[in-house]
Amino acid sequence: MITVHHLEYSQSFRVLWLFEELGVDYELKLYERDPITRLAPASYKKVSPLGTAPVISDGDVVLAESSAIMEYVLDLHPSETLRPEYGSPDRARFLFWFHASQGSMMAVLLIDLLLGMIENKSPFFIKPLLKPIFKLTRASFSEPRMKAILKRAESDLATAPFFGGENLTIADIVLSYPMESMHQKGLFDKKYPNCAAWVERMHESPGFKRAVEKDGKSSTVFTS
Ligand SMILES: N[C@@H](CCC(=O)N[C@@H](CS)C(=O)NCC(=O)O)C(=O)O
Repeated sequence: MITVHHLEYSQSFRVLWLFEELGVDYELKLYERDPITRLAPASYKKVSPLGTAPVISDGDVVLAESSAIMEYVLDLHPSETLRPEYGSPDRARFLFWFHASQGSMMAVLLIDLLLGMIENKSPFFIKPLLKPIFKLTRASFSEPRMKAILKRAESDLATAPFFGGENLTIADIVLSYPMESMHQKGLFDKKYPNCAAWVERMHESPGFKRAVEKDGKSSTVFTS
């Protein structure tokens, strides 16, 4: 049986959701973040080859990286509809969003997070120097990229209810983390009502609700 090593308030919530959506047996091990550093605890780093969440173990196989885990798990359940099959009309759209999540959205969010961390941690006399530089970096790099991807998300969600088209897929599950983060940052405002509605729809999905129950936390994303 596969063991899901779930770190609280982290991207591994998505793997929990995947298993709840599939309705197959799995073992769940919960880990709390270090109270001071808010990083994964030593016990998690022992299991995870990169020291990051999520990670699963399946006999001798220990696998990290959210998207790799999702593909691996679905390979074991080929009859599932959570990934449109080759040649289906939704396939290209699904592939775009499944990879845009980790390849573009998470990358831009991470840059933003990093700039915020540097700003917060720098000595008070450096902050006035950094502020305008980081503002310019955000305005010229991260903000236009976020806006471009949200614009595309908004128009795609106007044509079908899910990122992968007509059905819930692992593209929706993997996107839940960056979409929820952007929503919490207030980036959807009034310009992206389809994106905001998608987040609400995901919260209402029975698999998501079951995963929230197992997780037992107030948020599915890292907020502190
Ligand atoms: N691309 C990786 C990112 C993994 C990642 O950065 N996870 C964060 C949690 S959201 C983590 O492990 N943070 C704790 C730490 O670095 O100690 C994936 O999708 O699996």
